[in-house]
Amino acid sequence: MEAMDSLERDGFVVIRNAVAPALVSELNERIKRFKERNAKAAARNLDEHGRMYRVVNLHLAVDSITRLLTENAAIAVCDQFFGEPTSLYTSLYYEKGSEQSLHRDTPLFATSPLGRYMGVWVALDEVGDDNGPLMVVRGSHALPQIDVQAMRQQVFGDGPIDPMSPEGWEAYQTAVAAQCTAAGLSAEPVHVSPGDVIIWHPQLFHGGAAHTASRMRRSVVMHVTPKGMPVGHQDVFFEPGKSRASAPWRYYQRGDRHIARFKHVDFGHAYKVRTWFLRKG
Ligand SMILES: O=C(O)CCC(=O)C(=O)O
Repeated sequence: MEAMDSLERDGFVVIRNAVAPALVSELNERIKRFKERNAKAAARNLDEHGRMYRVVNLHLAVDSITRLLTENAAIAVCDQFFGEPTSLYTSLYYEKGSEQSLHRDTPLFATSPLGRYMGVWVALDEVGDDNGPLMVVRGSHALPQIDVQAMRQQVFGDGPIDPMSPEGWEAYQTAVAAQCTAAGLSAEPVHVSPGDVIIWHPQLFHGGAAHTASRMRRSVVMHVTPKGMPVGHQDVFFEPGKSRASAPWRYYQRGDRHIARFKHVDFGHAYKVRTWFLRKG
């Protein structure tokens, strides 16, 4: 399969038109309605152009977003990568570029065993250079392994590991950036059209470019794993023995796919609202 070859060679693959135009339009409409119906809850998350930023697990309130799992030609690539069916762990919804610095996701999505995670990025708008395209470092997934045990000692000593430690995150991403520079690898933007999907390997170094235009950049990133896969953060990344045997959350089903069940939608890591209190989109 050609897509699998690209993924293994480059660390990412773009599947054009993986999601039908009618579904893209429906999602944009339903999310717009969600914002209108939950104006108070969404207000603190909006920028001066009325755009939402980094909404975690919006699919728990706008159920049709889960159709990006059940009606998406790109998911077959994830199924093949995992060798078992793909499930949804969490999602991020953006209406403007994330502008995130280059990073690997693995300290945040530390599966056991490692590497049982993928990023699935779905474009809901045309994305070019001025509205925050995803940046990828081609080939960065295949760089030599970093000695995370030595890094654990340097950053945390023998003390406890904060799962979301800024120091641990920075130390690891700085080490990957240095490896990319030494190997002559650099970041490139990925231009996409509505319905295109970018899948990245768990070890791909990637981020978001600056968003200078006032138009939107609507996108959904799905963080996918096989069903039941435990996902830790830096506590597990730097100390794999700390992993749980299986995922503690439950799943619900859409079509033949499973979706992790959580109780909150998080707005930009600034505040959370229980799904119970949100009017569904
Ligand atoms: O959407 C983007 O601009 C970047 C997303 C990203 O880096 C991530 O979800 O890990």
